[in-house]
Amino acid sequence: MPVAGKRTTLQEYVASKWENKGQNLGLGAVIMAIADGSRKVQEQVQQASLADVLGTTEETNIQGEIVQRLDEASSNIFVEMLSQSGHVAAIGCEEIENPVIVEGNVADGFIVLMDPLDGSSNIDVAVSIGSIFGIWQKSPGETVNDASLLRKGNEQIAAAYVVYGSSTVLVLATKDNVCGFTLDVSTGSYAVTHPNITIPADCPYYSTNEGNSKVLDEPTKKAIGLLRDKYSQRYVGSLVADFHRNLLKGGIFAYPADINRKSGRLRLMYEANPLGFVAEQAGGAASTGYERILDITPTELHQRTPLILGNKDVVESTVSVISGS
Ligand code: P6P
Repeated sequence: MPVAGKRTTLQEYVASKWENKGQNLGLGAVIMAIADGSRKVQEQVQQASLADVLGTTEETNIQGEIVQRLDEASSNIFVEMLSQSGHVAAIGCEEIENPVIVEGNVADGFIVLMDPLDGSSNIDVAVSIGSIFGIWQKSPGETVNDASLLRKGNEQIAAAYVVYGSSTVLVLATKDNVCGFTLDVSTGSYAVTHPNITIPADCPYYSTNEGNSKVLDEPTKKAIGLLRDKYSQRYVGSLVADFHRNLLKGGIFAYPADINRKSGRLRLMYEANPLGFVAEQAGGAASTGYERILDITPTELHQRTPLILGNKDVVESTVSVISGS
């Protein structure tokens, strides 16, 4: 049990939430695997140029993007930690074209979809980046295959992200709580620092790439203009960093469809679904501009989506202008 005056650790939080009640024993192990992997990634991110881990692999991934060396390293770290947890049946990853089906019959298997390192363009310039995870549970007796990973976002049982910034913060969302943990690098342990996160009713910020304004359709251009008139712009160019600030301070993130990207830029399964789950559990909302993100029936592991994410009232008003509803 936590000691009075001492911060609750992630391990204690997980134990008090699940293990002591015999529920979702495996889910705790999955969360701890994510935490253990994030510590290894954080060490490399912090070392960066000193550890000669920057730059590109000169390969392109399924997204057609140049793979940063830290992208590949992070993907390998999380695949290893999740596979070794003993409770993950399959992994979908932005950096890996096909699903990783974990060997052996993982009884209460969880399915994890992840962006192991989001914000790659910021790695070499020491700007915050992050890791994103959506967690689904396979059906009892289900033999997982590629199709097992194409689950609606509203079937997630948990989601998490890690932001590697001025501090390293892991945010975990479950059906009844959103909780933030900060990494104590001296001990390697995460401790509760943001219990019971709810997105503030006030919305001071909007986050969008204003450089795209010239390629928006008229309704979307009008919607972004209304945000510009009312709020201050904050845009890091790392989805996790922009979302984390808006989650704690209030705000809306918008990467809408445009004439060059009719399906949007961001990925449904391992960016929009997990962060949409976090947002909704914190009282916020996530939409494509036309429909709720978590209601989308996926057709491809790496499919993209427009994303309007954050303060519920502002998302809804923005969506009504974009969709004309
Ligand atoms: P743009 C980073 O590459 C990323 O996938 C997200 O983290 C971020 O929100 C977005 O792309 C930035 O895209 O077109 O503004 O550079």
